[in-house]
Amino acid sequence: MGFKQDFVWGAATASYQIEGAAYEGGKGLSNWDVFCKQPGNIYENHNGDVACDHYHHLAEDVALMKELGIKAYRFSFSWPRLMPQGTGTVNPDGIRFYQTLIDELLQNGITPYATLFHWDYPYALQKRGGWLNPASPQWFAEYTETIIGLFGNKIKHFFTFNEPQCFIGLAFTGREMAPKLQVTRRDILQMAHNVLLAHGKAVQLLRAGVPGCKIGYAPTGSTYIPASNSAQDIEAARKATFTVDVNGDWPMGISWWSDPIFFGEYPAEAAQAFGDDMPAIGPNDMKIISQPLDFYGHNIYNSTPVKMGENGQPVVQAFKPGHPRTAVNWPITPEGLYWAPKFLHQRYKLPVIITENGLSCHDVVSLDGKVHDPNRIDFTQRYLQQLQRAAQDGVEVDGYFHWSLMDNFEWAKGYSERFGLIYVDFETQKRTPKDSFYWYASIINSNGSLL
Ligand code: GBH
Repeated sequence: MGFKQDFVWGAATASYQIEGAAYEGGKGLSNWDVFCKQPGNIYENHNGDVACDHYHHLAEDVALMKELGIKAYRFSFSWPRLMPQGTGTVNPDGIRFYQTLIDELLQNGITPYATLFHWDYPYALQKRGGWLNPASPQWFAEYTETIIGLFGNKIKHFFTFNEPQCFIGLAFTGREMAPKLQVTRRDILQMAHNVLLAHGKAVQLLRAGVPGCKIGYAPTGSTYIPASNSAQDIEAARKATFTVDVNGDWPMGISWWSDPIFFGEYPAEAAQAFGDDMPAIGPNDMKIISQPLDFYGHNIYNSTPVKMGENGQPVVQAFKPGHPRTAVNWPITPEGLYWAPKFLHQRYKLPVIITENGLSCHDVVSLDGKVHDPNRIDFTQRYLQQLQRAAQDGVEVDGYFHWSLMDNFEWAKGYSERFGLIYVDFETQKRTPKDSFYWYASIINSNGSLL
């Protein structure tokens, strides 16, 4: 018994990371366009102006997806490409671009899984205060309605947000993400509340506007694995996964975001500890935020081992010297793809979709013209085996999206990290499927039985 028959094998990308055409086709400015132009923000001052030039290589890229054999493609809409000012006017060239993409996907038998927002925020709205503006949930609602009106007849699977942990949690604690501002805890809590409201409103609109559609969101958040198989260590890992670290990196955690969405309330102890910094919560807010979803999405790359301490609190365990790491130095922890889905499924009681998982390798085109990436194959095999083990243990796992379909603009790390199954030469835009591409194709084709 492995993955279910209709398991969704996919690959993922995001608009700013692949599209390019940043100043073409009527697109408005995004916060990332602006952020990349400020020296020092991005590795060697790279930017997403051209990226993979997917805007002009769309048919070729979908043909590669078809060759890969993915059943589903997770991509994101660029809000400023569709609505250059964030609200109001809709850009005809943007509409055409996504219409063509969606049609190509459907013609090739690939189901579109659309993320409404993967970080490229309209700069026009950022200037108006962005997520701190009380109107920001309504702006997002208008954007969602626009998407429903344009594409709701063809897309049936949606994610609202990608990783609020990053576009709020990292971005507003002064770390690596646009607009990289350091604001007060009070402001972060207010922005988080507005993002959650925006999410809830979008879900309400999608339910009404796209009958029968399936909706989730794609958070990340630190996940933990037990250092041994003892019941105590397993409990420690679960506890660490869902504890709100009020004096630490709580915006990077899971529960502050997911508990309101799935339980309709903020984690009580933490809310109390935040005291006067808590935002005002309107009478209907929690109801709006906690609209039922169809699956629990999670982007997972690595996890942290913990043991249960004497005092009943989880204690983080250091990795042994020489513990395997990816090119970007993240530890390789395949068991995370067993424990995280298990814990998430137990807590939130929904089928789990791995909305992102993958790694960067410092790939090269070899003399034989191929890209040999045994590390990516090994990593993915190990992680998928663990996901399969979770499925065998009764965790409802609906799908897996590899990050990423192709090498792309890796945010603050520019083009220095390659996460793709397809190698992209950023000078010539030549695409070369890596060895892992053919390996993943065989795994998909066997529905995981070759793992
Ligand atoms: C995702 O975010 C994004 O959705 C995607 O756009 C991006 O390209 C992709 O991942 C690859 O980066 O401190 O060493 O333990 C990733 C979120 C949060 C994952 C921080 C790694 C910590 C690594 N990341 N996390 S470490």
